[in-house]
Amino acid sequence: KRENIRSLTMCGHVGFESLPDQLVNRSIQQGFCFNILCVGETGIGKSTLINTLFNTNFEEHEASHFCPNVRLKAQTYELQESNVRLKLTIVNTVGFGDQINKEESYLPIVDYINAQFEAYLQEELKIKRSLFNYHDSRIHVCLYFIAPTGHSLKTLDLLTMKNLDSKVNIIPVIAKADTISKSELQKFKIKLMSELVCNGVQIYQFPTDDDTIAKINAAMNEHLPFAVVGSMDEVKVGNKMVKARQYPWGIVQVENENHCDFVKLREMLICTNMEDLQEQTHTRHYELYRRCKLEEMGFTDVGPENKPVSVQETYEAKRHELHGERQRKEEEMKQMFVQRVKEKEAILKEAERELHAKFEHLKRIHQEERLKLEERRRALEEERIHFSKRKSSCDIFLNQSYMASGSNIKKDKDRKNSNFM
Ligand SMILES: Nc1nc2c(ncn2[C@@H]2O[C@H](COP(=O)(O)OP(=O)(O)O)[C@@H](O)[C@H]2O)c(=O)[nH]1
Ligand SMILES: [Mg+2]
Repeated sequence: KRENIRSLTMCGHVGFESLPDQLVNRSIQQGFCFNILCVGETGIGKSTLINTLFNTNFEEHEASHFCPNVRLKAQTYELQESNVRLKLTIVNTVGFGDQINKEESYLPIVDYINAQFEAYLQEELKIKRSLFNYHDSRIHVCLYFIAPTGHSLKTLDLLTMKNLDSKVNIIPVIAKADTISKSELQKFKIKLMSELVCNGVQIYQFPTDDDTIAKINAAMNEHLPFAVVGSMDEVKVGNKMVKARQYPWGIVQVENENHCDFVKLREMLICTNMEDLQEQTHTRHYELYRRCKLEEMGFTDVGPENKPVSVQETYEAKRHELHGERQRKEEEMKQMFVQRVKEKEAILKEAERELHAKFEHLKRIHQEERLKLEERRRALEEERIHFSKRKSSCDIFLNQSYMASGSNIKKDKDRKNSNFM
């Protein structure tokens, strides 16, 4: 399968050229793979922040507020800094927060993350696996964009983060932090952190076990959630062009640490902890997915009485179980078939009986009709005979009377003739 990867050039320094320091074990030639998921409402500043982070225009169309549901859109880019190549995948939530009912908005995100784990697991389970040049699409970090309301987290934020925290490293950020005052921002950060703790949402903590970065990471953990500002506009400040947002009352400089935490985020995400994010993804989140998935499939490390179970044994047991189940199903099917045949037979018999009864009925009617006709025929015949008899006696009578009247006429004629002579 050919991948759709766009090569882009960055406009300035980003910091991933330090990656070989972080990822000493991997080949530089191979390039590094990093996958970021941006979760946040439409228009909260996701695309702008990603563009600013990587100093690139990832040419993206502005999303509308009228999507019927949440959809995830992924695009992979190839970036290069010095001689280090980075295969970067940006996954964006399209339509997040735009529906009236947001109860299930987190589901497509969970599904997407799981699908990437599943793809990796399938590769891992292949006989001829090639994890070395496999394009790992597992999400290494989720930037969760919180609206700069100064109030609290929304139900949607809590619900989503709660459902994602065992699957992905979440770094919450306060978006458009230039729209909240300095004192309000401090209170807001404290409020957000306490709400996350109260609701048991586990966000990603920069690791403090490696001495070289423990101090900076510990300090950065104190700044969470980072308050960020994004902008690709360049404004002249002093004699330097800097990324900034210009307002009638002043200028917000994206990379000025007095103005926002953008630099902290970029340092932590791209320069200091990219490797840890990848490692946590593999050892914690993927491991959990893999374990649940294999258990679901019936695999187990120990059987009853804590005895170790080999894959072979699990396979045999599963095969046996499936065989039994198949036999049971076959028997069930057979029974059902016999039952159906019986039912059909009964229906056919009933139909035959009805047909027979109908035939008998018709036969009887026909018989009766025939008898009636016979009767009528006989009556007519009698009538005819009677009539014939009467006719012949009538004829005889007529003949006799005709003959009698004939001899009288002759006598009269003879008498008249004798008178003339
Ligand atoms: N005030 C302020 N506006 C921002 C910031 N980042 C982005 N915007 C503006 O917010 C609007 C939406 O930004 P966009 O990045 O497209 O949001 P997306 O829908 O989350 O990707 C645009 O007009 C941006 O210029 C920020 O940090 N502060
Ligand atoms: Mg966008």
